[in-house]
Parts: sequence; structure tokens; C-alpha cells
Amino acid sequence: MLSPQRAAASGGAGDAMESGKPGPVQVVLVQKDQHSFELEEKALASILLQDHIRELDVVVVSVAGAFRKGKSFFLDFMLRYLYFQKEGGHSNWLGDPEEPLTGFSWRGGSDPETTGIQIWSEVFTVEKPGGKKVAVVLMDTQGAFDSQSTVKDCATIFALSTMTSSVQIYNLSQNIQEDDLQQLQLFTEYGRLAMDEIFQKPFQTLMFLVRDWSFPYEYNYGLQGGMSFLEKRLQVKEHQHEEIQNVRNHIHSCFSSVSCFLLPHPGLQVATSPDFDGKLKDIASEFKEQLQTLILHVLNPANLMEKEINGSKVTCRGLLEYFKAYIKIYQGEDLPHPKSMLQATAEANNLAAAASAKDVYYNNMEEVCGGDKPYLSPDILEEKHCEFKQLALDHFKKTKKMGGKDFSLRYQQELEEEIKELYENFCKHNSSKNVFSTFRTPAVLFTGIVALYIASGLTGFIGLEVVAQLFNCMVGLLLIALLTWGYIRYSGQYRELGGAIDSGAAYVLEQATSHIGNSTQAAARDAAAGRPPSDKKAQ
Ligand SMILES: Nc1nc2c(ncn2[C@@H]2O[C@H](COP(=O)(O)OP(=O)(O)OP(=O)(O)O)[C@@H](O)[C@H]2O)c(=O)[nH]1
Ligand SMILES: [Mg+2]
Repeated sequence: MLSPQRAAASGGAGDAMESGKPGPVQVVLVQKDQHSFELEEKALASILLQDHIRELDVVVVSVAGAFRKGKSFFLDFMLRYLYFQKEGGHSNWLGDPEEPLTGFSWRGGSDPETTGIQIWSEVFTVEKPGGKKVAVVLMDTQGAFDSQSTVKDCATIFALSTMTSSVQIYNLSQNIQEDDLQQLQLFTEYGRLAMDEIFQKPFQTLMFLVRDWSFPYEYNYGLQGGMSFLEKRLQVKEHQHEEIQNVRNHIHSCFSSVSCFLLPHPGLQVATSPDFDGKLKDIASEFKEQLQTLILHVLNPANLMEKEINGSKVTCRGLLEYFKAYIKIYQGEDLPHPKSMLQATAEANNLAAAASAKDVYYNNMEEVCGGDKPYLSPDILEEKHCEFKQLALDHFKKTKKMGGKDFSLRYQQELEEEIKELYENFCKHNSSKNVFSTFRTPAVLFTGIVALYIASGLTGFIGLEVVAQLFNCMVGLLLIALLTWGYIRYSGQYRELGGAIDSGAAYVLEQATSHIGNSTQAAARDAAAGRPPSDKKAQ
């Protein structure tokens, strides 16, 4: 027999595996600086693949919630119960009043203690009323909302523990607040996202555990009071705002069963004394009474629900595989990043403002050079672009947005990029409306044919037969090019060949115009150089 009191020192989760004594084992490791997660596969396998339990259906009881709210402390009492049950189960399982509480590492103070996900190295076998043996695993989790974890970190821990447990105890302090429900909604949605092909409710039992309940005169301590309180809190009424209704419907749609337990305050010694080490004598008797009821309820063999995924029960061996699969999903980049409410709202504000500013630009440009508008000179088009771009940017800046100036600058830059792309498209569309540009290629080819034809006639007339023949050949070639171009435009086939003819014609035109331009400039220069010096002076 091994009780947690004699278990491995609760300092290092992982020591338990080396020392051979039962203790907490780190199964999900969090790198707080890098915000990354790792599965300690070997440690998890050495627990879940033990011969006597690997093929048993598994029951996983997990406790999750905000940091510093007595989660590990509560789990240690569950351990006590399970060890006393294992010994033969006498009634006073709470133990000796002088015995300090050990097991999962817990302590006073304001800084977080548990990190990642830990499970107890000893898996308990419990016989259910029908005689079926199940394996019970206890899971402790890192407290949410500490100052080092991002929303994504907290959501990942909560989601992973909810996905791998059959009973998730959501540990809350004093009350069930709307923000508690909203966080639960966000975290469970993050979990649901990672599970593909869910045919039923994705998660099993959720128990709201309200610590330090101070209103027993409204709702009694315990399960009954808790259930009436929860019913009131999760009520969906018609006149409620959609947002309030959504949260409640989401919770009901995610868990097959939802319950609530109201636990009294454990006394000032527990909450405030730096010397408190878990001795029963220092704990308020009302708390101990309700704690016993709670643990007997959660760990009652009749209430132990085997872990099910998509309707089939999971064995210890299966649980290891699920752990491996789920952690991979959270390590990948496929899932969206859950964000703080402010950040998500600020992003949505900025995106909406940018979209509406883009509309301002687009609609105004459409008015000027849209599909049914005639060709516009490129200079005027650019002028209009600058005017409407400024209008759009003013609209973006004017719209009220959360998140501050620096934050919105990023979205403004993106908006400018998008406007630039739109402008390029408008330019292309506009130039395609230019009649000359449409007929540029045939015009160039036709001019070439006429010029070469005349040249062939002239050279033939002065007796240069060979040169005339050469010109005739070139006329033939250009004629073929013209006909081919016409066929390609008509049929839409061989577009690459059509493109080559177009760029050839464009090149010839460019050369010809630049040549003409150069010779005009040279003529002007010559004319200027030929002027008498007196003229220059006179100027
Ligand atoms: N007020 C109050 N304090 C409690 C209760 N249960 C335990 N504590 C005290 O809360 C402190 C933190 O206990 P832990 O079990 O380490 O808390 P935790 O939620 O596991 O904390 P993290 O691991 O940091 O997330 C200890 O000083 C306990 O004595 C309770 O029901 N009410
Ligand atoms: Mg803890």
C-alpha cells in the first residue's frame, strides 16, 4: 500500500518515474517563453501502457481553471480518497488531522505553481457496479490567465485537458461570471476545432466547481444547490441578447452532461496562512464536510464515466494515441490563433474600416472608368486615382477603430497595397478600351505590307528583280501573320502565338516611333546649331 503521504516528494513532476514511487508526472511540457507545447511521450507511455491497465477503459478526471484557485489542493484530496479505497476503504478517508497534504504540488502565494499538464503516475483500478473494471487517471493542469501565458496557451491547455478527459472540473472562485462562461466557450470551441468528424457532443461531463461560495442562504452548498444555481445561470430566455444565448447554447451543445457543486470557504488558515501545510485540523469543518460529499460524488464508481470519443470507449492504450494526435494539431499552424477580446475586436474593426474604405475607392473609380465608361487618358486616370485614394484613406482614418494608431497603421498599409492593385487593374482595363491599341497589330502589319509592296514595285521597276522578289516574300509572310492573328483573335486558340505576333508588332512600332522621335530631335538640334550667333544673343 502506498498513500500519497508516502509518495514521491511533490516538487518535481517526473521524479516519480525515476524514483519508482507514485507522484505527479509531467505529460505536456510548456515552454513558457516560446509558447510551445511538447508531449512527454515516454513518460505518458510508461504510465498508460502498464500491463495491468493498458487494455482497461479509462476514466480521466481533470481539473482546470484560473491559476491559484486550489485545483491541485483539491486533487490531492481525491488522491487521498483513491488510496484509502485501494487499501480497503474505511469510512474516515480524509485521514489524520495532523497529516500534511501531499500529492500534486500545491502551495500558497500569488505566483503560479502547476505548469502544463500533469497526471498522477499511479492509475487506479476501480470496479463499477456491474463488475466492470476501469482505470482512473487524475489530471492536473496549468492555471489559466497567469501573466506569462497568452490566450492561445491557456486555450490549448484547457482544450487538451477537456479533449482527453471524461470529467472536466471547471474550478471557479466565488461565482459563475459571464466572462467565465465566455472563456469556457472560447476554449471548448478551440478544442472542438481540432477534433474532426464529430458526430455527437464532443465532450462528456463538465462540472462547475464554485469555491468559496458565500451565498448558502440563496443556494445551499453541495450538488443540489449547485444544480439550481447553474440552472438559473445557464437559462436561455427569449428576450436575452443573442450573445448571452449563444454562450449558453454552446455549452449545452459541447458537453453531454453539465453539473455544478458549491463548495464553502475552507477558512482563513487555508487561504491566508503561509505556514498552512494542508493539515485537516486547520481546515474549516464545513469545507471538509462538503469536500467529502463532492469527492464521493465525483469518484463514486457508479458515476465514473469512461472516456468516449465519437461514441466508442477509449482504453489507456488508446488514450496515448489520442494524446499524440491532439498535441500534433496544436503544434501545427492549421488552427486559428485564439486572441484576447480586445485584439480580436480591434482586428475586426480595422478590417471592416479597410473594406469600407476600399469600397469608397472602387465605387468612385467605377464611376470614372468602369466597364461601360469610354477610354480615359492615362494622365486623367492617374489624377482621379490619387484623388480617390486620398478619399479612401481619409475614410479609413476617420472611422472609429479600437487598438490604437500603431495597430491601425498596419491595416492602412495593407489598404494602400490593395488600392495599388486595383489601380493597376483599372489601368489595364482602360488601355484595353483604346481603339488603337486593339487594332495596333493589324495596323502595323497592314502598313508593313503596303510599304513592302510599294518597295517591291519600285525595285522591280528599276530592274532590281532579286530585291523585289525578297520584298514580295516578306509581303507574303506579313500577310500570313495578319491572317493568323485574325484567326487567333476570332477563335481564342493558340494565344501564345497571338501574343508573339502582338509583341513583335509592338516592338516594330516602338522602334519606328523612337527612330522618328530621334530624327525629329536631331533635326531640331541641327536647326538650332545653324542659327547665326547674333540671333542667339538676341534671344
Ligand atoms: N480561498 C481558497 N483558497 C484555497 C482553497 N483551496 C485551496 N486554497 C489555497 O489556494 C492556494 C493555491 O492552491 P493550489 O492548489 O496550489 O492552487 P492551483 O489552482 O493549483 O494553482 P496553480 O497551480 O498555480 O494554477 C493555497 O494556498 C491553498 O491553501 C479554497 O477552496 N478557497
Ligand atoms: Mg496547481
